[in-house]
Amino acid sequence: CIDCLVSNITVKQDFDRMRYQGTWYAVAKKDPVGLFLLDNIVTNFKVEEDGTMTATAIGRVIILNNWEMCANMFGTFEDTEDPAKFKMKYWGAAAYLQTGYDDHWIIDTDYDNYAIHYSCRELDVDGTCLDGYSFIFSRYPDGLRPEDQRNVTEKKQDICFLGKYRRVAHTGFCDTA
Ligand code: FEN
Repeated sequence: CIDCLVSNITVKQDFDRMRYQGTWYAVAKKDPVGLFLLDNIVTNFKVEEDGTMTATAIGRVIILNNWEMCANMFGTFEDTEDPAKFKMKYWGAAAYLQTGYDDHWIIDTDYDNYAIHYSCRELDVDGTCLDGYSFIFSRYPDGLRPEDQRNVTEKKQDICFLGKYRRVAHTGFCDTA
């Protein structure tokens, strides 16, 4: 996508939600404007008996008075015409956590090692993304395999977020929730 138009961004062909199930560790993220998860972000995707995709996510947040917490978040996914594009309703286990309704696109994945997620929250007048977020997920908490890094970098560029990512630390802070 050389023009950065959100409508020109391509997603994973024939996305298979069954193979996407299980644990994914966030290894990098591009933040949206406003409240979000800080680090130690681990997510678990599941396909329910009726075929609906759901997910949980945990991550460190700092609430008022600089209090460190692990936020437990839940998401349910609504299908669209594209099998790799979903609408995600999300909410937190605690009332102080923000709820929302975001796009949730799977840009690319090999199901066994890496996944690139994209969500544009706000389109600019020119059709580019004004506010969005993205996660690079790995099946391993230590990061991506070297052989996947080139492809992931390419995809970051395709979604026009190259250079906007931060590494997501995994310190064990949210491991016993
Ligand atoms: C995703 C995939 C798996 C399921 C879900 C995902 C998205 C999670 C989101 C989390 C948002 C967190 C917020 C935190 C918050 C894509 C990983 C669900 C979108 C909004 C604070 C911080 C400080 C405070 C109050 C609240 O509300 N944090 O005082």
